[in-house]
Amino acid sequence: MYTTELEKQRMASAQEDPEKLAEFDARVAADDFIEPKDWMPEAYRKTLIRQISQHAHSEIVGMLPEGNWITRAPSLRRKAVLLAKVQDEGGHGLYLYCAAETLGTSRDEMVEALHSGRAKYSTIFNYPTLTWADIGAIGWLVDGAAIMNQVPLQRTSYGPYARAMVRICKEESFHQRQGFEIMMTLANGTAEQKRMAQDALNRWWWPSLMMFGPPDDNSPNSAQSMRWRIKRETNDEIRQRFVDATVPQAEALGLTVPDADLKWNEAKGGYDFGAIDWEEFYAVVRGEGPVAKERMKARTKAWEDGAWVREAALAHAAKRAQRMAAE
Ligand code: BYC
Repeated sequence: MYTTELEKQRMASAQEDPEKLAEFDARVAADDFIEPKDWMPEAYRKTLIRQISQHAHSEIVGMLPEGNWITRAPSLRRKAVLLAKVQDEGGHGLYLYCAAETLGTSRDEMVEALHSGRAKYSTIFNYPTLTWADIGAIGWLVDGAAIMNQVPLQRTSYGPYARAMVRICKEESFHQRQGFEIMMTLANGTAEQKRMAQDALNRWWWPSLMMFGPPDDNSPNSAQSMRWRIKRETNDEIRQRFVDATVPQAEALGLTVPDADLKWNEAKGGYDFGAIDWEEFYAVVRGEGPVAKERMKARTKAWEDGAWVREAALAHAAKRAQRMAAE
């Protein structure tokens, strides 16, 4: 799989104008941002559309597990904060769809790819949110993992994606802190509340480690994406950084990371951790996650229910354009 993907990209590059390709490679090597009107190899454009649109879909589908708890938040303050967070995620999805559109795809094409199951979105959003503690665990672990992945993307080689990431990262760090604060309140609460926090950590820990993607030796896109500086660090490097940052946070909460093999490794200056269940990861990627069908049903319904709003907005824009032209 790895070789085939690389081979395909090499063949696509071989068909590009060698002079333009050399100039492009030199700009990437010099850490220049590539902008929408600049020449770029077709395979670079396609890789970016794939990654940015998947990222946008993840934000939009990612609104569902937390949206599920807005009406059941335990206080007005928690409800207001959660509403704002879910709204931020909608905003992130929109910036990212706009960034992908600058590469020549359309919102309709991307949405169709999501609804038909052709486009991927993060595996993490195919798991259910069973208790309020899951909202804490998502903020702490899922947004925490997202930040680890997205901080290097602020220096990704495509300008519109890098700039979207700057704002998104600022908002994600607020999200991570609100999740940690929920966990801290529960972990310092009654025995039952602490049990809920531990149960949420038990269920979200391993899926969070899977968010970073397959291990480097089985990641078909990594090598080329690193060369193009779309990805600035590999899946395993970022996963390791997440574990190293998060384990002491779990200790501070008085919670136990559900991994019997977790152990500080002095020589590497990081934690060794247990084997990730990659069979589960690939099953979820194939669309077999616990609530995958429910997620797509909710997205398709929202898209269909919103058709009249899109039509009205387009009709209004057309009318305005006509009026302006007449004036
Ligand atoms: N889930 O060659 P690889 C958020 C796919 S949302 C599903 O390593 P790549 C938030 C991968 O696409 C933040 N699929 O790929 C929102 C590829 O398949 P294709 C989401 C995955 O692209 C609401 C295949 O496996 N963040 O923050 O080099 C509430 C082989 O992988 C996953 C982003 O999207 C996965 N976890 O690296 C709370 C970050 N992992 O496409 C929070 C942007 C891998 O070849 N994306 N696959 O058919 C990236 O950084 C990279 O795309 C990845 C994967 C590191 C995820």
